Amino acid sequence: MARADRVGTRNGWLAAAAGAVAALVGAGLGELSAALIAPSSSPFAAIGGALIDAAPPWAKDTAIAWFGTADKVALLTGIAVVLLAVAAVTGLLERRRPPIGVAIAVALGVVGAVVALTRADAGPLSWLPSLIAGATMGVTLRMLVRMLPARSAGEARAGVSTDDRTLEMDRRRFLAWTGGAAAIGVVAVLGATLVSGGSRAVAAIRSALRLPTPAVAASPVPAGAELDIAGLADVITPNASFYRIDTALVVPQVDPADWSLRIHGMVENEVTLTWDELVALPLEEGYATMSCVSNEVGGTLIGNALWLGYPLRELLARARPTADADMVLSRSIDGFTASTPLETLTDPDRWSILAVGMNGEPLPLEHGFPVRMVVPGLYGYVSATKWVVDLEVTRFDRATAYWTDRGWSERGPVKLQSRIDVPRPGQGLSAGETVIAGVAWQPHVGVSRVEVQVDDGPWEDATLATAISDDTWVQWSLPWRATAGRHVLRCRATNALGETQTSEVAGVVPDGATGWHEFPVDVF
Ligand SMILES: Nc1nc2c(c(=O)[nH]1)N[C@H]1C(S)=C(S)[C@@H](COP(=O)(O)O)O[C@H]1N2
Ligand SMILES: [Mo]
Repeated sequence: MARADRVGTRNGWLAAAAGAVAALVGAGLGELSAALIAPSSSPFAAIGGALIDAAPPWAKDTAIAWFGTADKVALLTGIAVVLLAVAAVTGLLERRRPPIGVAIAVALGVVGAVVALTRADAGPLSWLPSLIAGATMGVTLRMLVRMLPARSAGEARAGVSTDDRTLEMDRRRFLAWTGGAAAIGVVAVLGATLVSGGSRAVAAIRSALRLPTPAVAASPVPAGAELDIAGLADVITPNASFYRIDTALVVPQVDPADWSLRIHGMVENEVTLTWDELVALPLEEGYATMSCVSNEVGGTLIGNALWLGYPLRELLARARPTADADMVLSRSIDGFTASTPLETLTDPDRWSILAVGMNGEPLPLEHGFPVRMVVPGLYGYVSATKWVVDLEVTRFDRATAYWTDRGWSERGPVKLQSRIDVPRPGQGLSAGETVIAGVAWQPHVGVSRVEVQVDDGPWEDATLATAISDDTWVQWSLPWRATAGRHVLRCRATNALGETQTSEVAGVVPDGATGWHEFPVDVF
């Protein structure tokens, strides 16, 4: 290879690196300024959030199927990888055809700013961090590319700056500046993480918070509710292992002092409720199982908790919905919406609540602090709005909710399901006495029976644990004398109405999966 070409190729790599480092510095300062201004204005969060909202329904399913509840980390990593690739290209372009690289950097910033402004939780300054990011990236890029040892292969060929020592000194200078810039970028990113832990402000408020003792306590958990079998899901899911599903890339930071709920729309009396007013009401405690419509047969997007809250039917009674209203559109501070049948929320026999507590603590931030909805028997996407701030009484033929607009059913009663937890799929077992155990649920209806079938044997009745209530799942178990070989296990539940879980297989779209949970195990 001719010497000039060598310099050219090497400069190509250096220019790409300059682009990547410029993007790092830009992203770092963008995130840092966002952390200082408002977490929701983070360029990454805004773009990621917009991607989530714009994504077709199958993309959400795929993301959940591939990454489970780590889908957000996967998305952010994806954005970072794409950004780095684009940044490397801007470096190459800036070297060959300045100022195209700088122009792309600034354009990226402008796009980020526009996207940030269109987010539901946008503030007046939401555009600023993205512009800072774009401008910083542009300036850094221009500076670093200008420092490239020989500005272009053409120049090297033309004999500019050609002697080896000068080239080597130029190269060192470039590497020193690029390294310095990268260090600034890393420090900015770390700073942003530290400061946005200034979301610690709300976390600290939460830790200091003492919820009132309930006016109506939950009836005690029956002695036989927890079977205590290793590998079986706890009958009460600890907050730390409770599944989390939402569209929020950055967990909304809501100070209870700033929180209020507005009930409006087709009502005779608009109601506004502050945090202090809410916790001064006679709060009630109770267990309810919540599950996600995206839960596959055998899946783990389900949990059972002790909730503390105030009945929504009481609040709606204050607002006096008009006779022709049939739906409540709940809205979170970040723009998510859910449509819940009005009759479900006003039903005297259903414990639909505005919840403030989960398993004896204030709601964890990622589970909706300070206030969310919980409606036993409905999938989360049509009922369990976290960080809820607005209830609009309306009609199903007048308004639609977040997931309904993306192809999911407008109504979402939880389907009867059962799951085998023990043994695990693919787990090796030794022959002999063992146990098959799992959980079954149809919240608000209740489970009356679970049966298990091994291979093509008879369906055998499992022993049900004592359910906490009809609003919760129930554990079950069945002794099994396992013989060597491969065996297929399956289970099915029957609800309190005498209906047996269908074997018909349906996917999660549009209103929840059906079919029996079954899988092979190997016994040695
Ligand atoms: N604000 C908000 N609330 C939301 C969602 C959301 O995306 N944003 N997702 C809903 C869905 S789909 C489910 S299954 C439940 C999950 O609640 P969890 O994360 O506390 O388990 O929250 C519901 N409430
Ligand atoms: Mo969900």
